[in-house]
This record gives sequence, C-alpha cells and structure tokens, in this order.
Amino acid sequence: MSAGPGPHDPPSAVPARLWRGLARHRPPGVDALDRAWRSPVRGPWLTSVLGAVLLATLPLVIVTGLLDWIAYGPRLDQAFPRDVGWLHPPVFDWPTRPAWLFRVTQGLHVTLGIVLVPVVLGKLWSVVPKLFDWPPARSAAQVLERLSLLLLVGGILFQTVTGLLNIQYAYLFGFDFYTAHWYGAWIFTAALVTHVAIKLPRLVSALRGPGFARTPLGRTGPEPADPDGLVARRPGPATMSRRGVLAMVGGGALLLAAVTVGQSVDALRRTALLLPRGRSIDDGPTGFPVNRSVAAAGVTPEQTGPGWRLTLRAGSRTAALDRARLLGMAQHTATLPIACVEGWSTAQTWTGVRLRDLAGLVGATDPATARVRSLERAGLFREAVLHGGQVTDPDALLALRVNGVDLSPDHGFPARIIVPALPGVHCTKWVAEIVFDG
Ligand SMILES: Nc1nc2c(c(=O)[nH]1)N[C@H]1C(S)=C(S)[C@@H](COP(=O)(O)O)O[C@H]1N2
Ligand SMILES: [Mo]
Repeated sequence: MSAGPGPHDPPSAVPARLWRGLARHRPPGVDALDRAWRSPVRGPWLTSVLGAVLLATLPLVIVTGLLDWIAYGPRLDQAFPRDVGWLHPPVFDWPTRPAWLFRVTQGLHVTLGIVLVPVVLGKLWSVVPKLFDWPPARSAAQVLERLSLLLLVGGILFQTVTGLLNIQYAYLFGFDFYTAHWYGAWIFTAALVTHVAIKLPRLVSALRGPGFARTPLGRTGPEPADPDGLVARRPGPATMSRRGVLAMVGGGALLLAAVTVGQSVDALRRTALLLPRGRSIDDGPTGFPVNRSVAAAGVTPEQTGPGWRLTLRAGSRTAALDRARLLGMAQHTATLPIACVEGWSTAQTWTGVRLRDLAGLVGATDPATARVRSLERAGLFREAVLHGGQVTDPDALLALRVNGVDLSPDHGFPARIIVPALPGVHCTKWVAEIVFDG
C-alpha cells in the first residue's frame, strides 16, 4: 500500500490553517451526498474489475473509430472531418480485402460502443463520490488529475451520446457530428492514456489483492479505507453483493448485445431492436435495409427510366451506355456486404459489370481514381471517389441486379456501385456518371 497521506488527511502542499478551514466549511450539498453514497461495495476492487474490462475493450473502440475515418479515404479528400491538420493516425489506401473488413471495423465500433454503456455507467457509479470530493484541491498533481478526470468522464459521455444520436439519425445537437466526434475522440483518448498511466499500478494491486467475486451478500462489507478514497467514509449495510453488481452490469451489456448484433448479422436481423433502419423489411430478394429511399433522395422515375444513360469519361474520351448495353456486357456476380457507418451491415449477392471493364471502354486501363456521380445532384451523395485498387478489384462492380432480380428503385436502380470493403456511404446508388482520372 502507498505510504503518503490518506484521502482525508491534510496534504503537505496546503497550509494547515487553510486546509482546516476548507474542511470545516463543507458546502451543504457535499455532506448530503456523503450520507447518500454509503454503499459498502464501492472500493478499489469493484472499480478495478470494471476498469480492467474497459481497459481491454475501449482501445478497440478507439482504434476501429480511427480506422473508419481512414476507410472514408482521407487521401481522396473525402474523410470526415476533412481538414484535421497533423492530428490523425497514419493514412493508407483502404484495402478491398478482406471484403468484410469495413463490416467488421465499423460493426465493432458501433456495437461495442453500445454494449459497453452499462460497464461505463457501472464504473462511473463506483467512483461517483470522488467527483464531489471536498476540499476540491489538495496539490497541483491532484488538480491536474481531477482535470483529466473531467475530460475522461465528459469525453466518454460526449462520445457515447453523440454516437448513439448519430446512429438513430437524431441530430439534436447544433454541430457537425463527425467533427465533434473526431475531436471528442482525441480529447477522450488523451484523458484515458493519462488516467491509465496514473491508475494502472492501483488497478493491478487491487486485482492481485483479496478478491470478492465469490462473496455472498451476507458477508459483503467495505474494504479497508484506501488511498484513493473510493471506500465510503461512513459505509452503510450492503444491499447487493459485488458479484451481484457485476452480474447486473454484465447482464445489461449482454442484453444490449442481444438486441444489437442483429444489425451486423443477417440471420439475426429481426432481433436488432435498436436499429433505426431496416427491421420492417419484407423477405423478398430486395428486402434488405435501405439507407435512404429513392423518394427521399429526390430521384424521379423519369431520371431512371428508359432515357437513363451511364456516362463514362477518361480524359477526352467519353461513352454513353443505356441499361440494355450494360446488361449485354460480361456480367460478374459477387456476394458482398453493404456496411453503413451508422452500424448496420448486410451481405447480398450482386450482379453487374466490372468497374475495370467500364474503365477499359474509355481507354483507362489503370486509373488512379474514379469519381462516381449520382443522379442525386445535391448533398453528400452527389459524388464519391474510389482509389485505383477499388476500381480494378475483380469484384468491384457497377451492380445492375441483386439476388437474381433487377435492383429495386430504393437500392439504386438502374445501377449502383458495390466494391469489397468499401464503406456503404461510397456505394453510390442511381449512378449517372463515372470519371476515370490518371
Ligand atoms: N445516391 C445515393 N447513394 C447512396 C446513398 C444515398 O443516400 N444516395 N446512401 C449511401 C449509404 S450511407 C449506404 S449505407 C448505402 C446503403 O445502400 P442501400 O440503401 O441499398 O442498402 O448506400 C449508399 N449510397
Ligand atoms: Mo450509410
């Protein structure tokens, strides 16, 4: 155990008289909270068990979040946010293999972010009296630590709330989600690294010490007073054992997992109760989730009717193809996922023309990029850029059919992009034009 002063002793850095004065003049609310927070299960062990779970899982949420940003294509100037200066992970061209890569990274990011909510809340509950510690400052180091805690707690709440609202398409906040979530992630990560650096030794020693995983309610009592002051000053009787608390937190996490994994696992789609898109879909060949319907996109039947042409360009060469001409070209079939950054994904079997064959039609044998334009003329989905590898992959398609039938209007008829491991947002529907560069 650490030598230094205990949590309720006067610290050496503060003049003794000032300290006594502060300690005497406790704000009324603080005393009331002290009396309210008497649970004897609070202490180093419970906090460390929950902390260890978060230490093992939160890095995965952070890394998959950063990977999602890379998948959007910062090199193609289409990652959100766009201008991040030097503050970004190493950037690379997002690969097309394995085809399920983005499905897994974004699925883990969103699903873990949801499933960990009870663990985060449990962890906050276990330390909440510390947030109202009085006197508020003992030493410069402690002030810094409390500031980092503010960023840590504020950071995880902010990231969780903005993330949850985003996947429900509830833009209740007046700022750009991507920018806020991006900078929030860095602030949270910095605070987390600081916190772990400070607390890791405590976590290890608490987990090495006596365990409470088997202690029943009848024998549940407080741990001895600890240097961090996690143990209640005046503990009351136990109403729940520590293993009961862990079972409640774990049960909550499992329950959330059970109603969430269906958004990424086709066979379990009906169990995805939290999914804002695509549970109320039919069983037909095109009855999989729709991100935005043709009506919502403002694309009209006239635009997609017999008069529709696909325009191809490379330098000064152009070609215009109708759907019959495209169907007359070599057709290729591949089972590939659509993986939306908002969390859901689904694998379907697509048939259409290889993008590299289309590039060849206008003499672009090894294009550096392809700019895909939609009939939708305004907004985010007007244009998406693919890098060379995403054009030349043998499964990179301009899909005309799905699961053996023509694309439905909502899924992008007459033609849409589908490329292995490409984020759903770039699988442009209602394609009008493809420009090959370089
Ligand atoms: N033109 C256009 N293409 C689009 C979209 C859109 O709104 N407009 N949504 C994108 C997003 S975010 C996703 S996840 C996929 C969803 O494809 P689906 O609606 O066929 O399932 O289409 C992508 N292509
Ligand atoms: Mo999406």
